[in-house]
Amino acid sequence: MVLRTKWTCELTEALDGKAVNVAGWVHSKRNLGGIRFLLLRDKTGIIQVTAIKKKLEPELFATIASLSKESVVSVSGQVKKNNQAPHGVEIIPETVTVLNPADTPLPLDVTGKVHAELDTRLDNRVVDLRRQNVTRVFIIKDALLAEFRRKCDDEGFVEVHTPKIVAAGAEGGSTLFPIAYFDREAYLAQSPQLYKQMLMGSGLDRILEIAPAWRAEKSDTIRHLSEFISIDMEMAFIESEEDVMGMLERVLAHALEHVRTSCSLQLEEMGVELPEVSIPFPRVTYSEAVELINASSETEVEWGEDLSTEAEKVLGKIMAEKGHDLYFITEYPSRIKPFYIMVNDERPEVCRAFDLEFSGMEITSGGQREHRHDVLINRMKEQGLDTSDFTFYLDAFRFGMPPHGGLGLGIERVVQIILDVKNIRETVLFPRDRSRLVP
Ligand code: AMO
Repeated sequence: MVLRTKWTCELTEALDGKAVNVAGWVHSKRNLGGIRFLLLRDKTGIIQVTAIKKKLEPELFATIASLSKESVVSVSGQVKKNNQAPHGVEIIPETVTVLNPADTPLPLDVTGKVHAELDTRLDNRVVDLRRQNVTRVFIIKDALLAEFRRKCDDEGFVEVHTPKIVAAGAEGGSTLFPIAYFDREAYLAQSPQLYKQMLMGSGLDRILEIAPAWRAEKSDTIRHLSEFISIDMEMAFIESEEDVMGMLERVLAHALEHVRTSCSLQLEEMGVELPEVSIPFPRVTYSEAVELINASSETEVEWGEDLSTEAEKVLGKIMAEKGHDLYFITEYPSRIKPFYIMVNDERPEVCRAFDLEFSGMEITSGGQREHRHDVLINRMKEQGLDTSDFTFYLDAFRFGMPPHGGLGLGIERVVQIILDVKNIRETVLFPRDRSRLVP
């Protein structure tokens, strides 16, 4: 038997009297004695199956009556107009095939009527994902990523895959995950930083990578994951970091606009409104940011220190009041940015790094890189790094490395912000954090 001939969303009055097969999960059941209503849910929606005792074989009625919620079934029957049924049609069943009965009790209520804590939801993620507002997060994430990738393709970026088992990290030792690699110690990649820069010496010119990155984050926050998807871009022959920022704002604004229009139904059902994004995004220098934050007297930043989460939030509020959700912070102090960022030759206290902030949260770091071998080595030494750990990287700078720059963007943070989701874990199917290794 064909399990499904129609999706539930395809069942309309036009099919009145027609035979159909639908398949999905038993969303809910209602018992009116001689009549049983069963709501069957598939990917596209819900349809009412109406079983009238007097008109059905006793065995079929008994099967329907005994179904537990979330059992998987295929129902064949006739479509019937019914103004009282949701969407104006119902199915009068002829056969019901129980493909797999669900155990009881369920770990959480799929209809969403009963609140479930995030931990319960994540522990039972597959069942949790049956809730439409939960799956919508991933449909929107998919649309955002797909359009970002497509736009990068238009801009001449080549998608690459760099190694995820690596010998050295570029983002500080404290968040590296060591792994046993045969008889040596290796690490899970924190970012493709070293490899994407090395590829700028290859002639590929513009590369894009969308891949997992791992950070052994010690603290448990609502914006950090141990495993996240990093969008990495790198461009050769740039004049300055401004070229990278211009590219990012074009691609991101385009992808966000695509989500706003193509996912309007899902967004509406989630009660989320995406504002139109216009470019260019404002540029605020780090020094201006410090001044604005300190003038607010809500928190204080000393010039030269990194912006705390609190300081970022305060700046986010100030910028929102001026009508800006997305804005760059530029000209960071050289000493708080990694070795690979180019120091401003005229003003060595600041460097060519930028962050892109979205509603008071950093979503991207990037900048122009140091491509001069000797200067790069000095910068690594200044930061206390042992250059012999990075020979494979440094060698690429000895045989013709063009000026270049790039960025890393955490896609989960973008989804968290646009969907106004409290905890970043909700934007990952099976999140990883300090305490979570299964499911
Ligand atoms: P950075 O370490 O700032 O820069 O990371 C870039 C972006 O990645 C996201 N991100 C995270 N998202 C979730 N959980 C985490 N633990 C986490 N850590 C980072 C953020 C952040 O803005 N190599 C540089 C980028 C570059 O210069 O090209 C880098 O990795 O959105």
